[in-house]
Amino acid sequence: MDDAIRSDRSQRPEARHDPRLNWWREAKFGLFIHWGLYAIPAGEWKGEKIPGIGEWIMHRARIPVREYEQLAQQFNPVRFDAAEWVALAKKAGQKYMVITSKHHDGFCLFGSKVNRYNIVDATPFRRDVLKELAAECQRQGMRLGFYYSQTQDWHHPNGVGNDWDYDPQKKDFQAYLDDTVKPHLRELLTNYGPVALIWFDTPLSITAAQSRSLLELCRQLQPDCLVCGRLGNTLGDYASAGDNKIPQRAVDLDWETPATINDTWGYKSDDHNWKSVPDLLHKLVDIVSKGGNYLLNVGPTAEGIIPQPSVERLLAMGQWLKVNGESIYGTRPGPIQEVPWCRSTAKPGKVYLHVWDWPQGGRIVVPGLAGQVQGAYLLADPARQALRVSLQGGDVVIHGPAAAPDAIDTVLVLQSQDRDSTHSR
Ligand code: FHN
Repeated sequence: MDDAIRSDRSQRPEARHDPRLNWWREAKFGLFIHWGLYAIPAGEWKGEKIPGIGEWIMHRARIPVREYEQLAQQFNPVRFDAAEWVALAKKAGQKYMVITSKHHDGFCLFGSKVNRYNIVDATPFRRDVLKELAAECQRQGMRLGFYYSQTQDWHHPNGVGNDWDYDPQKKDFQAYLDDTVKPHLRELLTNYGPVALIWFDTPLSITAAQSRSLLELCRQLQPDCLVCGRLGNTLGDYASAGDNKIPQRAVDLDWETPATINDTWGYKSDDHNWKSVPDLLHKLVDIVSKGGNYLLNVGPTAEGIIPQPSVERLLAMGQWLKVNGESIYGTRPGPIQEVPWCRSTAKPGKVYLHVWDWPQGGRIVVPGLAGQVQGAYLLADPARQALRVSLQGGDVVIHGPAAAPDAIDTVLVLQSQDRDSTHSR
């Protein structure tokens, strides 16, 4: 197992060939949304900048429940527009969206009968944003999943994590699972149409029996709904890599890297450390070349706006995918691995060589594919003009244009008649 994927957050072995995951295996790229009350303080509490990720402000500043929950009265994201968010994900080339239905602060972004600490009952906004997103995802053909913090809940006396309001010795975690988590899951998997997946997080001390009971409940309510590896105890439908972690080499599992565009997940007004478009695209390609999915996060503001730097980056990624998507969606890891200047993905009969550092003169020496490449062209070339292919010992040489056609990642399609030679798993 690669260090990037902890074994307890890995995939349940029976899920590896489960066809319920087929859409997810094809999808490769998703949008993560961390949104909640923490977008109001946006990293600052009582005039003090609180270090760390924005959605952890309650914990980092040890804000008492009675104070933090007052934020709900100010939560009025009048500029929230479900249609816009879904359209953005579509333009970015993302095939699924995952939004925080309840993060560790315990606030629910959906109307709930379980407790009143939710967007419908506790805020002036009173709109169920998950309902609006679910309807819009249906309309625009986007899969929607819900993040749900099953172990940490700093608002609930029996949830894990808040030791400044509640005595950890007196907590009854099983009661919390029974009276809060399971009824919430019941609501999420009953009131919002088909749910693509439940993205559990930070399993911590949850036992195998408790994780299993959540898995079974999800299965019973929506058999097709996937469950992420952070359910804990190696029971997820797919493995979850650590935050922003990319394995060193291809991993023979269904796995996903959740990642930030800047440093925080939930909105933080002073986090301007935006990753560049080339960096984000290389991360996407790197992950896909190793068999994973990339779940890239945005943190909307308290008004309901996705920060413009995130929007610009997502749109630029979508532009690249519009031309090069064939080399990403539905692919598997290609045969050329662990070569620093390129990555490879594959489909039957085709290897997609992603060239990051274009050699001077355009002479691309592909290690070790002699005898397996019948032709080559640039994926971005609509005419599919054949490039000259020659041999150099056991390597194949592709004679491309002198200068890189795409400064970020030029994709060469290497055609092979042997459909199986391109399969690396
Ligand atoms: O503690 C959370 C964190 O706030 C964020 O939600 C990330 C996303 O993967 N998950 C946890 C830390 O791993």
